[in-house]
Parts: sequence; structure tokens; C-alpha cells
Amino acid sequence: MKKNLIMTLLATATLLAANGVWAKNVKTADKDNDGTLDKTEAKAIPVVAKNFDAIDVDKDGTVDQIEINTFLAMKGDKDSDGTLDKKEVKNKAIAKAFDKLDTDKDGTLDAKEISAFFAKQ
Ligand SMILES: [Ca+2]
Ligand SMILES: [Ca+2]
Ligand SMILES: [Ca+2]
Ligand SMILES: [Ca+2]
Repeated sequence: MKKNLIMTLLATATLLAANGVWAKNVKTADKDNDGTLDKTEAKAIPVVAKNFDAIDVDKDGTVDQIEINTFLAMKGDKDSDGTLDKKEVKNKAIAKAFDKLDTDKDGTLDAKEISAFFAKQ
């Protein structure tokens, strides 16, 4: 039940990311306007606060939009092998650019390839 709730929250967050409202949420939470959320600022967005350490892949103590979007996209990794195959990609823009994003041509997208996508946005 609890897991379902989290999945619903993440699905909502992914939807928000897709239409730009999510970015606005991050902007609102970013009180000092430095473009990243520290742990205190992240409290405004529960799904980010809860997964802060997992989202902060470069371990600089803050999460930026790229890290958050990458984390949300990687949630589609149903078989937990650390990469997304074509069936696991939920973001339409990523699905469309799949072959281009798959820079090592292994047929899947890893977190690095996905974060490169968001870095270009
Ligand atoms: Ca900040
Ligand atoms: Ca970080
Ligand atoms: Ca996978
Ligand atoms: Ca790849």
C-alpha cells in the first residue's frame, strides 16, 4: 500500500516534470535562488526530501534539476538493472531521442546518458 502511494507520487512528479510545473516547484523551493536545493530547501518537495541522498549523485550536498529529473526517469527501471530499455522509458521526449541518447549503443540508457539528456534541456 505504502509502495503504491510512493509510485503514485513519482508518477505525478514525472508528469509534472514533463509539463514544466515540476521545474516551477523546484524554483519555488530554491529559496536562495542558486539553482539547486539543499536538504532544508528540499523539504518543500517531499519526494525529493525523502530520496535526497539517492538523487544527489555527485554528493555535493545539493540536488539540481538535472539530478532530480534523472532520478525520476530512472524510476522506470522495473527490472532494477540500473539502465532503462525502450520499454522502461516513460518520458516521451527521452523515448523519441532514445537512439541518439544511447551514446555507447548498448541498447539501454543509463543514468549518465539520461542526465546528459536533461543537461541539454
Ligand atoms: Ca538553493
Ligand atoms: Ca548534487
Ligand atoms: Ca532496466
Ligand atoms: Ca547506453
